Amino acid sequence: MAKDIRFFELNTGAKIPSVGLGTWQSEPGVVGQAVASAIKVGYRHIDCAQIYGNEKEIGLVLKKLFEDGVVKREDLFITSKLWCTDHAPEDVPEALDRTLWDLQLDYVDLYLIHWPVRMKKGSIGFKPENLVPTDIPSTWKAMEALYDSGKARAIGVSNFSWKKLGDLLDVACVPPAVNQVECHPSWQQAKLHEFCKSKGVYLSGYSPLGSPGSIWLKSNVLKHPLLNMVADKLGKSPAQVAIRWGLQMGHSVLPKSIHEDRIKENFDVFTWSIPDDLFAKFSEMEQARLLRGTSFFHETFGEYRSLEELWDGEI
Ligand code: NDP
Ligand code: 1BO
Repeated sequence: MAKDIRFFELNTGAKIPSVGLGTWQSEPGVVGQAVASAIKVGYRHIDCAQIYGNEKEIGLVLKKLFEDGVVKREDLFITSKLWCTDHAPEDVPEALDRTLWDLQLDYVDLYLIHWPVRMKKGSIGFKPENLVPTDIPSTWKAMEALYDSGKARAIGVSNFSWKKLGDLLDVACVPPAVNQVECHPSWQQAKLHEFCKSKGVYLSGYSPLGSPGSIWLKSNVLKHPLLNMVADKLGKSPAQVAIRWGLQMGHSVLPKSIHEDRIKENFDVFTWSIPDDLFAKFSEMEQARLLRGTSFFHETFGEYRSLEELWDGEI
């Protein structure tokens, strides 16, 4: 009998829906339709970010869905993220206000520091000279104020190594509820998983399909022979197996699609499971980080001099 894993619990007591729709690289003009399709199929979690440049269109669609009685605000879980240019404590509340304005919401369910990386206020793009040293404790204090105000019902981080998460936990009054990181069968994050679990921080997995649309990442996760063997055996698609693997590992997943058939397929993961013997084989898969963040370190500018420093060796 498949375990029906629809929600996981955060350290705030809130429930995070286990499958959320990703919206990175869903362009304005198509993202609205994708969000509407997903919510109609049953998704209750939408993963947004100001830097994705599509929150306005998502806001318009959410408003319409609320007005039409398709879903109630309180039944949705909306995540958004603070971009690197808004880390200064005085910029943090303004950034969330912009997101709330665009999404046409009074609060988000989860607000994340998108990267442990700071860029000059107002700077555009990923030029090395935009990078400046971080001050995560002061940014986090401003995030805590958003939590206290109720505009962010949970706060967390993204792309934090276990070392950076540990450093934050040492100074936080409100511990982060979530660390959203790359996680899929080819980058399983075993050590980070263990650390997050021991500290009560929930790990949420991005790029659960290995981001096959980001061709510069050279992803072949969905083509992996093990995933395809398991998919054939179970009569499922490789994408469904990757998503179900994430759920059985105990983390929420955020598959992105702009196509209704795939949006449906990616949500059809609750009534079946990967049997233990096949599930065990995933631990043998070769591991490689896809989203390395090469624009986020530089030998002269910013906080981190190398890939090693950005990820504290988890590469
Ligand atoms: P995913 O692993 O979700 O893969 C998305 C790609 O897979 C798209 O090209 C999509 O194409 C394709 N796809 C979707 N469903 C299927 C399917 N059933 N079969 C085959 N191909 C499929 O990658 P993302 O990198 O987008 O990650 C998901 C989400 O995680 C992001 O959208 C974002 O919300 C979040 N994220 C967060 C990051 C962070 O720094 N915090 C970093 C990266 C991602 P199509 O749309 O054409 O269907
Ligand atoms: C720079 C990549 C952001 C995706 O969340």
